[in-house]
Amino acid sequence: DDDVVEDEEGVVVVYPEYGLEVRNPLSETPKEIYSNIYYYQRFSAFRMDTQGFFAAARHIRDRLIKQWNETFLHFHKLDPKQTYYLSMEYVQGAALLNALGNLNLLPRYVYPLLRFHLTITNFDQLDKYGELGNENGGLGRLASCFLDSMATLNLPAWGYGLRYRSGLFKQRVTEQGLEEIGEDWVDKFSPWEVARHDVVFPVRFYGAVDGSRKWVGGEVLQALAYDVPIPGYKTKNTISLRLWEARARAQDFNLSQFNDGQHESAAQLHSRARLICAVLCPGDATEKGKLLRLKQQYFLCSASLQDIIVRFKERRSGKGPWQWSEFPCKVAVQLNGTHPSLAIPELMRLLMDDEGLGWDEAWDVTTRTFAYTNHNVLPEALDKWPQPLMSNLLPRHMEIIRGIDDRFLAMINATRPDLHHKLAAMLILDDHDPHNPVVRMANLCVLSSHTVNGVSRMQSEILKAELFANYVCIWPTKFQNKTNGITPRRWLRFLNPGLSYVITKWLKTDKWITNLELLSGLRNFADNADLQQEWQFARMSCKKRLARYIYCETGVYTDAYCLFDVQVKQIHECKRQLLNILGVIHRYKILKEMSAYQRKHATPRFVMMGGKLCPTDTHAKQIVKLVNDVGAVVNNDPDVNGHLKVVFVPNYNVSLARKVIPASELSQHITTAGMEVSGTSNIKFALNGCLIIGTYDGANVEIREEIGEENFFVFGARADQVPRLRKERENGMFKPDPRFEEAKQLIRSGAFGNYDYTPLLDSLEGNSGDVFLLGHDFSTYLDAQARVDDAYMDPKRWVKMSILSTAACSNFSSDRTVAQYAKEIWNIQQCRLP
Ligand code: F58
Repeated sequence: DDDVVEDEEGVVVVYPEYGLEVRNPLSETPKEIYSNIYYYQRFSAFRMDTQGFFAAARHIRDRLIKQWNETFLHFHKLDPKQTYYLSMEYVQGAALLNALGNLNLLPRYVYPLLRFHLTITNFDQLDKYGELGNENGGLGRLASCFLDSMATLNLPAWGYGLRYRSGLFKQRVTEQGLEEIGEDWVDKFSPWEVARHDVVFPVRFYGAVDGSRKWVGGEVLQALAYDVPIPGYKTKNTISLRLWEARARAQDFNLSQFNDGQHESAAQLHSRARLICAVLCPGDATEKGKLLRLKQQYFLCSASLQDIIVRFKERRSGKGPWQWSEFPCKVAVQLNGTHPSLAIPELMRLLMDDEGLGWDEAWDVTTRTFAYTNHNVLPEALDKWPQPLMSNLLPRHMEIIRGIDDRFLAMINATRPDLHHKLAAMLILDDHDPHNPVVRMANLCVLSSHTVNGVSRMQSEILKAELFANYVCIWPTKFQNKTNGITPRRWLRFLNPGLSYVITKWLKTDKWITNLELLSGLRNFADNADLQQEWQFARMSCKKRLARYIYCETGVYTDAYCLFDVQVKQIHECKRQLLNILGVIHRYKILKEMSAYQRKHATPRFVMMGGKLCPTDTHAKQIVKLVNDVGAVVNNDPDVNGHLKVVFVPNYNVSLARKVIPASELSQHITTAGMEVSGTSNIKFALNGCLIIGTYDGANVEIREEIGEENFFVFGARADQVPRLRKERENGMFKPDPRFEEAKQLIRSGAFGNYDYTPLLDSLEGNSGDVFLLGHDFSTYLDAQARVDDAYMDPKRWVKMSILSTAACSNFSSDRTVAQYAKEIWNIQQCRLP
């Protein structure tokens, strides 16, 4: 059974001891019958795949629920300290494959489904539930990797989030550029969630604080829990992701108004409640948008904290007298970024106003409970709420935040007068602009958490040296680093079964799936011709599959022997997709200038880009349009046919990642140094044997150290040079590379259509332009690309580098990261179901 791995198109791949062999059980079915069934599934109303998916999912769900109840009861009985991970986003991705894989049941489902001509990987389109993240930042997917590791490591830990009805959106490439279409995923029945009508908490907004400091009045909504089971790998432990949905209470429906014909106003509160979980990341450019986001954040925090307190009390009951000071010995709360930071004043409020604790006691409990992870070093990107908005929506919390600030100020005045001049920047409330006083949520997190961590070594150093430098001298031990990791289950074992099989075969164990450090053993065989051949074989089949997919989606045909050069991530100025496409334009120009003979010896490339973007980001939209326009010219130019292809693939998400990552050979992580705190997709690509072209930024730095500088195509300015380079530019001292100017000129000349790219190109001009330093980094970028071309021309060298890339990822498992959090921040121990 263990030799069965499933490939995308219903092909079962069997790898016998002596090498690789591909068998296709479906080939026994006469071709016409197979194509009839295929036709039937695709175009008929009789949706075999839907029925197959729900049958399989419900079946596995029953098993999950059993394990999940057992895990819950086990935790309840042993009452270990438990971690609660608060995140506004999760990007769970397809759950069926993950559940079957984690429970080691894949073969038992693969064959029966094949009898109905169904494959689990083809269920991706149906298994949509739980892409609750925006796929813009990696913060949401990181949270999902952490849940997988928490379950796998048998840690007593849970996740809390919101049950959004819509994710970001679907994309459609149009003549004009890119169009977004809404996507609704929870309105359809999902097999992965259980509505918990027995778990409901009130959440208040607005109102006022009365004479006895109680929060009264306003409107009260209800938070209803939906539980999603999260299975661990080869363990019975199944933990929970609890998602909250906002509802109005039945009594808030005004029946008499309704019967008077005032239908909308009768159900006003119900409509407002519906808005809270309507979409993830609602636009916050308007006051209304800001208000909605603040409501979302508070809703998550309030419901989760109330739930945590109930559980804490339940587990204490019947065990004799207890103290609130024990709370942090039983509860750790991790804040995933600043979004859930209102949990801090909420816990203070619940402890003081509902449980009757004094300030000092409540503050002691709170500061021993929370830890905060920072995912962004740019001060302008950190959450700041207008004070009037916060005072209006959450008056009691505003009082508590002021109380925290006042006490911090008094403490500094009493103990650290030397820091007095820095105080204004350290306080939570920022009043320096009388027209826009704000609440700085990152400062709230730092003041109130026992630990603050960055997610890569470089970022954690920047946090200590810059963003939070003022606090370091007060709390030198508060700041830690926890380099990000990814789950090897989803991102290698289930994503790339072919390569996984080769790895297991050569390491003679599959223990690397839970102990990624073993991957470093591949270094011993990196020169072995047999391994190299199997490695290439496994990767080539993924390339062919992606080429087929690209052809079906975009109509662009690419040869699988080209170098697959990929940049898939959020489309944003700071990720520098524009640098990539300018590089492509340069390549196109050079290819055009070459003789046919010279071209034959150039490295053929297939350049692919994809990613979501903020619908209001016009700069990003122009970049996508440019990629499509360049593609339209290049892909139809017979001179470069077979040498260069360029495509933008819409709707990049976790399931598309499954096709893209195993097939990529070069992945671009080319942010201006200091902009990407870590990046996790760089790790995903490297783990699958893809090489990286990248800057000295985030996790790139650590990957490069592991893989060796000769196997990592690094270029560009270093983070500490960036401010000086920007200054030089402002002073007119920047001399652009002529190749950079040529590439821009080609666009301006209309070589790629008549669309007016002036705003995009002008952003790179002038003394105050090009803040992301594309001009500066362009020449070293081209040098690095030339090194890539050379390396690819030597297939043996390339495949060795690819093997070393996988081997170098031994330290980047989220199991390692989560184990470090457990030991060094949460202080929790394993609690395995017998
Ligand atoms: C991402 N941040 C980082 N959201 O950009 C990425 O480098 C890192 O790998 C990942 O977190 C996981 O640590 C992210 O997803 C943000 O940075 C938010 C942007 C809006 C303000 C609050 C932070």
